[in-house]
Amino acid sequence: MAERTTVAVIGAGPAGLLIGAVLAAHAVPFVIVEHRSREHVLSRIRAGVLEQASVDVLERYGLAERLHAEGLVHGGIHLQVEGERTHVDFRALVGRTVTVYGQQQVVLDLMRHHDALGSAVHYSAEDVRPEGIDGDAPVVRFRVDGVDHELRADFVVGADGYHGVCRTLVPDGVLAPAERGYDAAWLGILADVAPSTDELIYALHPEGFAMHSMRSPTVSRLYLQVDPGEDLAQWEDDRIWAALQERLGSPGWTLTPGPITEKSITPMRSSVAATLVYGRLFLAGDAGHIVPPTGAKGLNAAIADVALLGEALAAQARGDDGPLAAYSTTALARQWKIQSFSQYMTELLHVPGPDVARDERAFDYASRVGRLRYVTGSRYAQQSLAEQYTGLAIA
Ligand code: FAS
Ligand code: PHB
Repeated sequence: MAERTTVAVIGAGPAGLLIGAVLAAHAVPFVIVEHRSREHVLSRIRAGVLEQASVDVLERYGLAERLHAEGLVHGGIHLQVEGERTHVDFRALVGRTVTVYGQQQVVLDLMRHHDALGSAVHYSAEDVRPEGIDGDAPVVRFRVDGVDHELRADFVVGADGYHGVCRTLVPDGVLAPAERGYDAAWLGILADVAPSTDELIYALHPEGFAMHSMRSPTVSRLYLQVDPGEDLAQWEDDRIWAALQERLGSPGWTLTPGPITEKSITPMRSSVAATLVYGRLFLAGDAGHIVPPTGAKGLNAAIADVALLGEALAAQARGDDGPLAAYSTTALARQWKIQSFSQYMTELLHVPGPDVARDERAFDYASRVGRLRYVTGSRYAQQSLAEQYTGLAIA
């Protein structure tokens, strides 16, 4: 089946679905092609915190009604070092907040938005192959329900994540990602129990990092630092709760456990492509860059890319090529600030990993305790953290 559109979007995660909403707002024709089912996309448990800038983007495109009704507005976070808890008051420091609203809810709102618009979103597409992106007439080939599709477009947006097909279309010497690993991973759980805290707790403890987040007044989201390659089967529920209680413990405070409904281990990695554009292909979100989750930036960076790229494609449709020509440079400049903050938060709050020599581990841990105690004791350091955590301006 031959089709024609202006923008072919590969991937129906938050980046792909949101750029569709931006293009729809400007009446720019688009088609979204996703290789997993709608149900699978919606089932993925990912990010939980939206920056003020992300809330503003969703509001701008009419996507924030349920977010405002159900999202939890947080005026700060708690930083904890060896049991000593300090509240970092975002409102007092920078006059901004964040909103706890799970990525799954953002995706659900976006899917419902496209349902209402009657958008062309193909789920469960097989053998998705963008071709001719280095020419001026790209085509995306795919198969749905046994029917072969040939989608011709002016532009292709690669919103298919870090393991998607679009990154592979950019020659290695051009994509040239700057990358690094981290000597830690996160064991994350969802639990059907009311959070034991009002706002997120990020804790450094000799046994490792732990974080108490949430999804709603009745669902808690918590994380533990584990070694890379840790076997999830070694972590039965009681062991998880005991480790969380030990690492998050603070005088006069206890963690209330509950039924764990989901558990997974997420490795940590940073990667930034040297460019987000190659011919008629534009990368957005995880397709262009990934960060460790410590700074709560992955989803927010995807939203920021899309806010820039969607408006740039709309400007191009009106005859103004300027914003599209500037997209990669503008998005990457902001992304490196995000990378730096995510690396800072990761090194601030995690104990040294298993590969660090024993004598260096003791020094590195004590140094991290010293740095965290400086932050919890300095309004200036907290103001810088608050400015970055609540989100830098998008452009
Ligand atoms: P996504 O990966 O979300 O979406 C890409 C979409 O493209 C997917 O639906 C995929 O099925 C589809 N796709 C892939 N290949 C394709 C192909 N060949 N053809 C068609 N479609 C294709 N961020 C945080 O801020 N906080 C967190 O706590 C956090 N936790 C995370 C936990 C995990 C396990 C992972 C993997 C990521 C986590 N992130 C977190 C980061 C995450 O939220 C991403 O930043 C966010 O999903 C980025 O959105 P997209 O760029 O849309 O990519
Ligand atoms: C989450 O709620 O999933 C979450 C919150 C903050 C982070 C990472 C994950 O830094």
